[in-house]
Amino acid sequence: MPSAHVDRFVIDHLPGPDALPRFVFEGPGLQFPPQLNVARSLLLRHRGTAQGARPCVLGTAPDGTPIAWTYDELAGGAARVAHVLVHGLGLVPGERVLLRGANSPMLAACWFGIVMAGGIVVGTMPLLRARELAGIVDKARVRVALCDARLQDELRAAMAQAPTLQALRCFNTGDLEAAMADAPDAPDAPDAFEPVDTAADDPVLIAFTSGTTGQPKAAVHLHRDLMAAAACWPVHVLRAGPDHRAIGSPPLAFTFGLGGLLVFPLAAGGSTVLLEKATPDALPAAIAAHRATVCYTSPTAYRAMAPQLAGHDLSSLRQCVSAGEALPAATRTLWRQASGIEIIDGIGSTEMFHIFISAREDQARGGATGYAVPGYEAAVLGDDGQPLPPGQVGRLAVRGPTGCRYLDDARQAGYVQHGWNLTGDAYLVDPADGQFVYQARTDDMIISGGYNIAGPEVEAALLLHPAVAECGVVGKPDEARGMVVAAFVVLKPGHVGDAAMAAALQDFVKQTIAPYKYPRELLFRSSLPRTETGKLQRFRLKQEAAGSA
Ligand code: 3UK
Repeated sequence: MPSAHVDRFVIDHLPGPDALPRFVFEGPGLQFPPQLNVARSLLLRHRGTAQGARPCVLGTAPDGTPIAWTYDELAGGAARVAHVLVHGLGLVPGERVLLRGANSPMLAACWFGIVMAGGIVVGTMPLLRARELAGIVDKARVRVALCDARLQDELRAAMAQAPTLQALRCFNTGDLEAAMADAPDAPDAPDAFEPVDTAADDPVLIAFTSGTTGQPKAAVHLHRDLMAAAACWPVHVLRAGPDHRAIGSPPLAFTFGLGGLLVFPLAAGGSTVLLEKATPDALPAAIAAHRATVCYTSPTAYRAMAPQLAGHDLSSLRQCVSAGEALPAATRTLWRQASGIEIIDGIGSTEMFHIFISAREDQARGGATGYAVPGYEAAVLGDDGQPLPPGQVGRLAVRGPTGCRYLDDARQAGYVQHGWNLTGDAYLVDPADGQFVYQARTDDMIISGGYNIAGPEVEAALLLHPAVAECGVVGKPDEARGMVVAAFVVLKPGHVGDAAMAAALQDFVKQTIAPYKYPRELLFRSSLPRTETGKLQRFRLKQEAAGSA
């Protein structure tokens, strides 16, 4: 299949065939033509049709005016961005374009503009600082950036440290809109850019892992990967259709957000609400205002939102998706009681692009993630790489139409072994119903006095106590036991973190799960360290526990 990439930097730095996982294309929607451009598949093929006139992206402009673009309007905006990139900045197919901004319709237009121009999108989280941005620019060898005007300072600072980055256009009251308005009429009409005829297996994006430890890894995904992901989980688990209107918190730079809030709603012919601010106190009002039907956010955000639903009309909301971290059974119950909706949990990863184990509402069960999504296979492997019988804890392995391809990184051999993608998670298969049950990140398993203890199970128990708002459980080095279980607890307002409360919580855990798992150490905090994607930063808690001798 002829690649359209003129700049071959990414293609030339992909892992060799032996280092790749085994890709499996079995099932409906998983056969692809040789040439494929996701901007055409998701957007441009609708131009001038009834679908082209349907609502596509909604949001609010920086000055507060509501935005509601149709498919054709988003395609027009993207075409103008593509014009600026190609005719203004000299972008060639295969070049990387760094994209920086909070979620907004304009961010989506930029995303599609880069893709139409044959570029490779390098999404970055809004909170990243100059140092981290410079690392990304360097790794992905980025020359061109599109940035929200309000976030440009850190990127300009990064330019000083990363000399490959030379061209910057700012949007949302910046110079990009002006350049778009001037987009030259020739050789194409300004809003009719012909997307570059990329190969289905040309790279389309580089997603940097949130990197809780060490250098972030750069996961590459192809045009085909996005369409393949759209043919699996959204079709079989979510069952998305044209009435689907997505909303939620994950940034488009995080593949959880890119899939859930952009690629999947458009692949279903539905619409999406892209909010700059989607915190738990802002989301319920936004769901009501935009009549969203499906919400994507993290377990912690569902827990924080549950008591804030009163007074909001959530009658449009039909589905809620949780990912990023394990969903504790207590949070599932709390949300069902508050909203009437059974959460769809799903484990995905940056490397796999999106969710590969999940359960529909009618299969959902507290404490379990679900079944392999149709299109994917999953197994729990022992240390010898062989599948373990149900009930035994081992390493989660998956394969399907998407998989891990790090850009120039020896850690490829850690994620991909024997053709499987190893996510770094410890799982077991429930012998009773065959569901995959999350235990912990493999390197977070706590081994105490010869017992294996999974922190998230202790967290799930603590969260059942009415005084607990949030908690994190890690191992603390201990001379006698190797490690002991240490819990960091945030209490709900009105509760006091004293010795009596600590004893009460320890007792509560002993009553709820096997007593040897109770936290011998219990520390009260006013908040817990989290990443921008909502994940608990366990390594920080571990450091803190280790220091609190
Ligand atoms: C953990 C979960 C238990 C797990 C992601 C959906 O989180 C995403 O990608 P990341 O690369 O992290 C991957 C790791 O996060 N995890 C994610 N979801 C769950 N653990 N239950 C879950 N439901 O350790 C996994 O290996 O940041 C999630 C879609 C796209 C994504 N990128």
